[in-house]
Amino acid sequence: MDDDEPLPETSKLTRSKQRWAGEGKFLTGQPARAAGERLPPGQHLVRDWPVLDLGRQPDISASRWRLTIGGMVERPVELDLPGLMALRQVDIRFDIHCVTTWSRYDNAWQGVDTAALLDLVQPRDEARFLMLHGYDGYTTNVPLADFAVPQALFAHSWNGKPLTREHGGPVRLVIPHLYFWKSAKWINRIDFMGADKPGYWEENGYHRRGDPWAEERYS
Ligand SMILES: Nc1nc2c(c(=O)[nH]1)N[C@H]1C(S)=C(S)[C@@H](COP(=O)(O)O)O[C@H]1N2
Ligand SMILES: [Mo]
Repeated sequence: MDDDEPLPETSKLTRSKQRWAGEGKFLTGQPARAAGERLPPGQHLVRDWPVLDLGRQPDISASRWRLTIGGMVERPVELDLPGLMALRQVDIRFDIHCVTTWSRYDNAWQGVDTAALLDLVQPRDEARFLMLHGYDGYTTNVPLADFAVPQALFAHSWNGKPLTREHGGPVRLVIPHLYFWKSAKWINRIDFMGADKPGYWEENGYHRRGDPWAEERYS
């Protein structure tokens, strides 16, 4: 794109996107990661996929699922599953790292990247953090810059099959570069905020951010 010819209608949004991307890059600079390393410090590899939650697995049918996005955004939205499926679909593969020390390689997720949702809701300039809410009452906080990374997505499928209830179906958020507790299952509501606020595990001693390569486990 030619720098001298900004698109008038999108220039503000484009600038904001560049800002999010810039912050994301800054925050995810992977300081502790040596070249070629795949398993973060203190982690061990598993082949199965453990289920971790608060012990309540809400039974949300595809027709009942809704995602409400509000707070510091220009255009609050409520999405249903057909609405999510109508957005551009992506396929993203990454390794899961859980703070309880298991890691699982090569998970392929299908869904909608967070950039598409940011385009829809248009965060205000003051928005810096998000609170993610699950149908089970779970909450977790995440910086906007981490939410906005190109690899983060709202996943409805895993390895080509609809996401099962135990793993957060019909739709969960997945944020690949942070410990897995940030990846809210049964995602139901997102609030954009100006200041950071702890979610469920953060309130109970987990780190505010959770970068596995920096071992940001507890605070
Ligand atoms: N809604 C919701 N999301 C959640 C949780 C939860 O209890 N409720 N637990 C988190 C934790 S601590 C982990 S490790 C992962 C586990 O996801 P999994 O069960 O698919 O492995 O989900 C995260 N997302
Ligand atoms: Mo976890």
